[in-house]
Amino acid sequence: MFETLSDRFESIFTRLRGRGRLTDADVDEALREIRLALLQADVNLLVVRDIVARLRAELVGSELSQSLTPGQQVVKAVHNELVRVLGGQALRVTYASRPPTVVLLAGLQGAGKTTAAAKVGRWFKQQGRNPLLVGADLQRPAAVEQLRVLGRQIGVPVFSEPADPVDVAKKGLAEAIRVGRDVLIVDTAGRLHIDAQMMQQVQQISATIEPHYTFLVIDAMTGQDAVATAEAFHKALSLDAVILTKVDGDARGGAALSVKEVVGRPIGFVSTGEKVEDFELFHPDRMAGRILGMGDVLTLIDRAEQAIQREEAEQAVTKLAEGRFTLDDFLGQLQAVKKMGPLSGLVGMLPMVPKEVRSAQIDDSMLKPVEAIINSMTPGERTEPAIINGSRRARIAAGSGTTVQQVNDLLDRFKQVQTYMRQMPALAGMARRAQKAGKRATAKRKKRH
Ligand SMILES: Nc1nc2c(ncn2[C@@H]2O[C@H](COP(=O)(O)OP(=O)(O)O)[C@@H](O)[C@H]2O)c(=O)[nH]1
Ligand SMILES: [Mg+2]
Repeated sequence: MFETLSDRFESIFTRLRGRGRLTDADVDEALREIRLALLQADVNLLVVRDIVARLRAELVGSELSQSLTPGQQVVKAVHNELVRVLGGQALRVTYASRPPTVVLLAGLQGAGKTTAAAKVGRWFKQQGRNPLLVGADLQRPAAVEQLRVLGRQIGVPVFSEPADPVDVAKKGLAEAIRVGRDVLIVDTAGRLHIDAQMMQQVQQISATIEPHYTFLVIDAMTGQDAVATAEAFHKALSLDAVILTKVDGDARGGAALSVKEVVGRPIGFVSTGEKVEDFELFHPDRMAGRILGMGDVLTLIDRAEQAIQREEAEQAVTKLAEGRFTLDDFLGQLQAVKKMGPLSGLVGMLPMVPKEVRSAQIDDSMLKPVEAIINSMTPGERTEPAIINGSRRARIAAGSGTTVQQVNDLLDRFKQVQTYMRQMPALAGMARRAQKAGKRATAKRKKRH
């Protein structure tokens, strides 16, 4: 997702990078290009206007910070704007004091509701909860069977019976209480288009089970239509968040960047593929970093935990946030990543991997030059890349069987990331929180053993 926008931003920022200072004309030109890039990504026109106006207010005529280059100043401003339009913070799910916490899913037919019901169920299960799925889509007989199959895959029971959907939802709630399941997830029927009968049915279900969370499932590939759908559903149901599906098939990201501003409700989760594990809580700051090609280190760390030691991962992210991340650490991460299996998807999250590699079909062999380059450096060079002058570069290239250009690219990227990380106090805060949460989890794990 967001490949279109990432590419455009990358070329805009590359042009700014060399400048010593930014004139108002430079800013104007960059803003014009940013505007075009956003429009090309199918972002809502009003949202584009708002983003550009805010960037202009921040960048034109302002005293630029001494510590940032003009290019970095623009990247930082754009990053902040993206985080804002993507919703600011990740959804924080709180649980009902009297279980079950009731979650209602709504959306058009084919948006991915039934799949999302199972994915949400799996997510709650990973949070240590015991969900119950309810199949209240009784329009097609196959819908309940689809949910049952998914339920078996994720090890979550499914309740349904051939009756009126409102009754099924109500009985599902009673069943959850009876058997002590603490999260209830209700899948409902959708139509191809908004229609009064469908809305009425889902409103009745909502009035009957009084959900704590109402999530609308929308298909990212339908762009601004998805946003219009969300507006209509929000009027009828009062949504809490959106689940954006099929982002794997959406290169533009227009719906993602518009929905919060237009509808006033954030994206809670994104679905990134057909498999039940292709699903994650949506983190605006991480996504903004990904769009800007800065990588998504925190998501990577989240996933890496499963493959490498938690402590190791935490140390890396803390060092990264504090600007103490060295090429040695990077090499360690790279080797850990290789242990994690299929690389595509993961590699896009690594800040230092060149764009050509990120967008291509990935296999291990593509990371080899990077690994070889770092391996050919002395320990001193790895901790203090600034000492790597021309002759050292030539030696490293020869030693690793790469070109000086490849060595330069890697060092440039590394430097950019380090600078960027130092300028992101929010990231440092996140890293500290991640570390604290990790310590708690580790302590808990130790207690269990
Ligand atoms: N590629 C991709 N396919 C998805 C995703 N989510 C759902 N699908 C597919 O979209 C189709 C419709 O999904 P379904 O859950 O039945 O939609 P519903 O009608 O809203 O319940 C199915 O073929 C799913 O496998 C996703 O994130 N990525
Ligand atoms: Mg369905």
